[in-house]
Amino acid sequence: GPAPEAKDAVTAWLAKHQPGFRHYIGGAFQAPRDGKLFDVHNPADGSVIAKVAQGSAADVDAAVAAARAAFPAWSKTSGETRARYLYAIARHVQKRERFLSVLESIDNGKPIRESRDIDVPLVARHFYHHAGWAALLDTEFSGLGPVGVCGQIIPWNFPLLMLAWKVAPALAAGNTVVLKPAEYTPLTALALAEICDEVGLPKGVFNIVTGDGETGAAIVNHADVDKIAFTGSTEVGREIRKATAGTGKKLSLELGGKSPFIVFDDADLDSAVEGVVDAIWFNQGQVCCAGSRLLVQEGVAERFYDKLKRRMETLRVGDPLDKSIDIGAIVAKVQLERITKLVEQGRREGAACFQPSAPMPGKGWFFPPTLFTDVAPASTIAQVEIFGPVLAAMTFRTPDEAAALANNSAYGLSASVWSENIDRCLDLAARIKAGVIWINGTNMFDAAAGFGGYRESGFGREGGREGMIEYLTPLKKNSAKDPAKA
Ligand code: TXE
Repeated sequence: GPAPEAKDAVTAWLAKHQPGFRHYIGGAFQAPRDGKLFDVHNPADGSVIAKVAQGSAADVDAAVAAARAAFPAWSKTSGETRARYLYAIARHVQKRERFLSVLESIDNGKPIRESRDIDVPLVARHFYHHAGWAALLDTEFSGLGPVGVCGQIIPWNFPLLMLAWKVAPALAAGNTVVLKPAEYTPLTALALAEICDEVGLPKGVFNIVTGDGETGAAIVNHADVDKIAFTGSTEVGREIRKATAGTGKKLSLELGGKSPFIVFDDADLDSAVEGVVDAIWFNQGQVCCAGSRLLVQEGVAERFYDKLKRRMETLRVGDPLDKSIDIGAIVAKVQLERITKLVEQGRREGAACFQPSAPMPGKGWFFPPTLFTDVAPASTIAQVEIFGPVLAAMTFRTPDEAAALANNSAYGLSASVWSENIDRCLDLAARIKAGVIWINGTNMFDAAAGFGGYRESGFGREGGREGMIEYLTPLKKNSAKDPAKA
């Protein structure tokens, strides 16, 4: 098997924390105040791998109080000092990269190749990058200061990476944090809490309360939280926006997507096929910016679909810890059921469905790579975020049609444009309403580039200078004259 020592280390770590993982509050692991726990599963076989604290309102109160108490001192430490902590976290993540990758793959179901080569290295990169911002804070953001206590609610598709996207800028700017990982995947966040402990991060600067949507709502509604950062479904994002309206809480939302992947007839079709594989089968398609709508220019559509189907026959679905597989497990049974239902609906709506012939693993939550062609632009599978390994393909004739189809979505997170003619790519890119546009590429992330959406994909950016701004607010110069603080 792959990385046997890391696997053993993960097994031992999980055992050490039973009968139940605790919250991380005020620099200490604390049992849930009402004693409630929930089960965390391994999606590859459905087994329970851990019991984890279910956060109550009382737990959230304690975490917010700890974050509040830590704020004055932390916000006054020099940027250089905060940079040193972020560097230390980054180094410890690198030191433990095998452990963290295996843990992430067992918890989430993603292929070990991805957690090892993408998720965990990007986590380290994100902390390194934001150490740089911490050190530069006074010169680059003069007149701005930290917001206060930040409530951060993250999803299960990139558990540790989404944590890094939120925690690194928050701490760099001098805020303190109460973070809630997703209920399906809380384990790598708890491992990161141990890292924060090891590097001596001051108590209360970073707190974790584990739990479900109710726990998340308790953070959102807490009167002493100054900012909410959320990544997840558009539905919950809408509730959070309503709940924070009129409270003065700062808010950023990174929500769903239905991003177009556009192939012109002069594209390098073989590269574009590899692009599609990455766009929709990376992380089982559970990616907010997945290229889930394929738009192909009519003249090459049949050729492109043929190439794509041949490539799909080579994709291996299986054990996430097997280094040779391409597609792992779906994070949770409900998500698998949701994907299954939407695919059935696509068939009913009359689109042609292709799935490769390879058998699926006998146990666990798996779904085959799926391609729908002849998809009607207004149909469910062309409009709804499936959040699984399912691609909906349509054709276009002219760049105008491509732009219209690309923008025919409630979302506006990302887009990918493929042509050997750069002018064609740039002309179309300018006409697409999306926060991130890749040309002859897809799913490329960098800590220095702001990531985020338009429309129902939310607002606010994560990464780079724009991402730092989300965690800063104008400094109070004279409180008596500042009506906002009076
Ligand atoms: O998301 P939720 P779910 C989309 C994707 C997926 C669908 C459902 O389409 O199929 O959402 O996934 C917390 N107040 N995305 O149900 O519920 C929850 O505990 C505060 C896209 O898992 O939005 C978790 O920590 N918090 C997406 C987080 O919100 C609440 C990633 C996300 O869960 C809450 C995930 C509430 N009322 C799903 N209710 C992306 N953009 O990447 C739940 N939560």
